[in-house]
Amino acid sequence: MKKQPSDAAENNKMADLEQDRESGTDQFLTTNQGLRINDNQNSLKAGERGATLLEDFIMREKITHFDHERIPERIVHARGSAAHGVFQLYESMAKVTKAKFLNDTTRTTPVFVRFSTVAGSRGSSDLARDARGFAVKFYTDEGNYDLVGNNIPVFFIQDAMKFPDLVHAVKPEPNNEMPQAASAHDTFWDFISLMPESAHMIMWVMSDRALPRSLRMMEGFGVHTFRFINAQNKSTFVKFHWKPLLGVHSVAWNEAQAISGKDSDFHRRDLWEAIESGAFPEWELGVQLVAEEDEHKFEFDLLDPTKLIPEELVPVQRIGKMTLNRNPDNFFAETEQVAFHPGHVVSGIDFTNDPLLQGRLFSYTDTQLKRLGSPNFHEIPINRSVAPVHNNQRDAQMRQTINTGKVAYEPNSLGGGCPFQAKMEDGGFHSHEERIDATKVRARSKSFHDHFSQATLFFNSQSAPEKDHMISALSFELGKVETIAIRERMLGILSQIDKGMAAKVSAAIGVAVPAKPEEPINHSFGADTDPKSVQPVKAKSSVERSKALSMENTVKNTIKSRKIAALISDGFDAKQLEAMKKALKAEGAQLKIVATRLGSITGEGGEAVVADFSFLTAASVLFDAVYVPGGAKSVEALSLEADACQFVNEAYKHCKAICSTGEAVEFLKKTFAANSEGDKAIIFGKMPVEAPSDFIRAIGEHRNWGREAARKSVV
Ligand code: HDE
Repeated sequence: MKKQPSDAAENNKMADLEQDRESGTDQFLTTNQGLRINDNQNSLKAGERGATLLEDFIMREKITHFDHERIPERIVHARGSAAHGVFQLYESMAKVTKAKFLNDTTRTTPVFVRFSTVAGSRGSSDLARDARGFAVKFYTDEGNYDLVGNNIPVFFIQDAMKFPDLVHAVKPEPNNEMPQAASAHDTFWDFISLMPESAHMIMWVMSDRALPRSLRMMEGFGVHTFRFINAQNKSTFVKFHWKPLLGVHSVAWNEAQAISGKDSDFHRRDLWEAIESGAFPEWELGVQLVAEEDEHKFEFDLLDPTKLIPEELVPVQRIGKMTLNRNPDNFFAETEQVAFHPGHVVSGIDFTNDPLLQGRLFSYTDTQLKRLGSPNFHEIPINRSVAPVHNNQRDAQMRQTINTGKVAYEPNSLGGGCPFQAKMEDGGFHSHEERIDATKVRARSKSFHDHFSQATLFFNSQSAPEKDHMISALSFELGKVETIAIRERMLGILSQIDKGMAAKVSAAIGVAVPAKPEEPINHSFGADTDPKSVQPVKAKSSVERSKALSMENTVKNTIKSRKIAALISDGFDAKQLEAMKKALKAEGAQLKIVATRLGSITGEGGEAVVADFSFLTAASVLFDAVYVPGGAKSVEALSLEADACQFVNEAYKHCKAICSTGEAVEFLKKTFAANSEGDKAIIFGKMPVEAPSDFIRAIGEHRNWGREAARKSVV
């Protein structure tokens, strides 16, 4: 284990999880039965040139194991990256929950977190336009608690019954298996255009939230409303949030597409490298609490997973911090085999009747059985609870535990009654006693029929560049749809969210907004239901704009862990480069050298610097900002290098901070960065005093998105 948390109790817990580790160093090669292998190069043959013998149990064991190396990938969320960490509570939540890890601020709870895209296969690009999974396993002393959320606070559908349809629609089309990890195709938009309940989620996935700059710069959400239960068994509704301390930041769509080509592991690498370098990603856990008696005071239904609670109505209380501080040792054993389940709860946390959540409570065990192949998946090291497990479940494939004795039933007297049921005060889980007096129906509550008001709220809450990005995203996606009737139906949906947005998309895709946009609509009802009775309604949102929904208002005062490219060639000004490197390092950022070739590059005064990348192995889309130091010879060489000019032009296009010092101003003048008037993120600096601080401020802003509107008149 590399970086172990200091707390002693926690070390013990972690040690429990580590018990099956095997390093393979300083050891003899053996078979799986422990027999030392003498020749791992040749199979057993009847003579040097003879046939291979069936007797070769060593080769057969090796090849059989290899043949079975792949397990089915997750049907959704197949592409994932994960890390270990710890959760530390700020203040006791005992008033609302009896969950011990949320009561005791002296405890540190180990966690394992897996981030994922949803639609693509395991080998697909990290930068697909998609929602991201944000699944956290808390190894608490009372059992595992999984908070299996997304980076978007709402979902496409309201009822679990529709999930297979949604996933079939978004996955590559079944006749030709295209496109991979992309929603820009007919079947997805066909389904969406007939499911107006997806309108709110569509606004989120068409926004830049679906293109995170880093997994470390995403929010996380539990999506459903859950319940906290306190020691008096009183229930309080709760929505969970993860707030990244680095802020919420995204890349541009054109940039995402380029990153997919340059480094399809971009997010995975970013997470891995940040943790290896000690820049541990951090999130605060937030909760929105709603008293049981306030359940019906909102204009939306708390059980409807296509709705969020605006932070203006119920503020997010930050109750603790999660820090990811250790990379997995083995991708398969940990990231691939981890099994999350919204039903893995501890006493103090309970479910609501959200019909999407209810379906999930079934699906996750079922999927683990298929994927991991046995009901003993809880015995895989990454899935093991640190709380002791005692029950009468026995046997099944791949059982690890060797249960002793002859008692495997309850009640028993032969085993002294053990293991016995736990009283509530001893942490025994007691389902929330909710009064239900109902008719058994297949139906959607009328309180779920407002599909557009929060979609409008989200759109209205965005800054002008964010709105432009959404319009471009919709124009791209619907532009890829071949069936004109689907494009039209979608314009009908969009016009019910915002007429101006629909008009712009309509102009871009060359299809008119339908005259009766409300028809045909809602397909989320049974065959015997009168369609008129279930048409969408538009509630009046009590909040018109919500600050928390726009990334414009996020954290913008840190450049910690950001990557900046310095473009150089022989003859660069080493003093300027060094000063910039120092200034950026002091802020926690890294300056990487991108040069005309790899190897050692010589400065004006004979100083040697080793290039991290050449223009062949790097691209500006892999960096947050670009710096070009002076040095006449270096600047001249860069000016003649088309790749260097493209590097800066792309950074310009993607609204990044660009800085030159000394003679490098001449180089920048040959690029789009020459259009620097009024652009605070383009810095022609004098070194060493002014340039770094202006540059650092500009990088902290993440992007100067306003440049796009200005650029349209120039480029
Ligand atoms: Fe999932 N989901 N889901 N989901 N989900 C899975 O379980 C499912 C939903 C989410 O990193 C599967 O182990 C149904 C909402 C994450 O391992 C599967 C429904 C949210 C992950 C499954 C939903 C999620 C999954 C596939 C509708 C956000 C990845 C592999 C009723 C709150 C966890 C697996 C990881 C994975 C089913 C809807 C989040 C098939 C039936 C809403 C983050 O069981």
